[in-house]
Amino acid sequence: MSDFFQGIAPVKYEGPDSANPLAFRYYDRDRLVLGKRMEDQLRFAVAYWHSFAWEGGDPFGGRTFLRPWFDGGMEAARLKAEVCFEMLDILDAPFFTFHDRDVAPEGQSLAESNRNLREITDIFGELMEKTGKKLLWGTANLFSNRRYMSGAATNPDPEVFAYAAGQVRAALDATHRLGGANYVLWGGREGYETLLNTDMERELEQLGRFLSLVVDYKHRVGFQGTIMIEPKPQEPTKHQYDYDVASVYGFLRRFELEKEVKVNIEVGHAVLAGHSFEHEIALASALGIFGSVDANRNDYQSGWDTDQFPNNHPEMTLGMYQILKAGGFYDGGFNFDSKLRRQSLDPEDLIAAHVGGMDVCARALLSAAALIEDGSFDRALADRYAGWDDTEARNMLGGDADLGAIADWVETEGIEPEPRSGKQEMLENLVNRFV
Ligand code: XUL
Ligand code: CO
Repeated sequence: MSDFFQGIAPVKYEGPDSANPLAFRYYDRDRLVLGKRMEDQLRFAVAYWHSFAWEGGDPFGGRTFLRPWFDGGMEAARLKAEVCFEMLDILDAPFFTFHDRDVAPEGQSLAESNRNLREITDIFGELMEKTGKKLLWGTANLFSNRRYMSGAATNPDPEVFAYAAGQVRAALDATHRLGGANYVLWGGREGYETLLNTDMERELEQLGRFLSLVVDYKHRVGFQGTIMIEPKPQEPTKHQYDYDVASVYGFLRRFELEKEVKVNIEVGHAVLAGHSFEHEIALASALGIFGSVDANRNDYQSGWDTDQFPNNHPEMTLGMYQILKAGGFYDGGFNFDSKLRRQSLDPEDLIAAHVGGMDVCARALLSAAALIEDGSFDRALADRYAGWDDTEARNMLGGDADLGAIADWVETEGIEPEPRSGKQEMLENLVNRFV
């Protein structure tokens, strides 16, 4: 094992009164919440790219982090893998996630890149066997290399489409080989900057075809995990095709993939789309496509994707409530798609960031579970829609009533609807009793 986190002991649960900055105050993995162990409710994953591949750059300056695995080839990649597992062990986090290019360097050709990926996959296999850690999902980076500047599946050049297919096949093979619970596609460059050079109709067809090919391949090789799309409205392109959950659903329906593909909802992406995190979860759940979560938080003033570690417990509680109402995670989990600020140089910062994020999610889980157990929300909702239990009302939705019959009912009965309070403030106050 590597010793990057020199001297940092495995993080333990010490309870809400602990002042130890590297202890869990809420995350108590074996504690039962709504009948399930916390670890199984939350299914935490560490994201390889932010924690081990990102160098701390911003548009005005490059690398701030000095990591011993930067600048090396395969040897460095092997060290990086060991450091990742060292961190999983310290955090007691059960899962990790990766892009192909996070874990192994890009070679001179796709064949060489894929060989590199396979070598690291073997190392992951051994480390997973030894430690019991698991893969929440794998993915392919189809956005960093300049070949993808005009898109991957949506590129005007068919050779780029083919190259992307080659990368996805290898990344899906690696995910399958490691028993990954899911495979994610984030359409990083699937969008456009200007219609002056873009045939949108054609690009959408290409994207649908690409996704169908991925789903076919999954079935052919017998991958049991869930394929997920991660919506994001803009950044890097101005108009991303996977804008939000609603647009992804329409896209899936169009290509008859709504039973095959789910969504990985990222908190910061929801915010960029002008939605709340909980809205995106509730909608995905209502449409039957809720899959997993990328946990982070955005800075509300900045207007771009800041990928900060979650630290807002009341906000996370509302998201967690919707996750629990959706039945919790099946294949999905909480992936920390979150990065340090570029001044947070120390290995300890990486641990503290995850400890804080895990604790906020755990605390939100406890609050959301308490809200559910209290039952007031369910009762308020049931009461608000109770009118629909009446025979005439039910008939309007599913019976043989047509528009004319409904209209006649209003006139013959002299129906005059009586507006009722939506009780928003009362309900908001109720939430605050539990956070
Ligand atoms: C980008 C983003 C990605 C995906 C995986 O905003 O969230 O890291 O999660 O490609
Ligand atoms: Co993400």
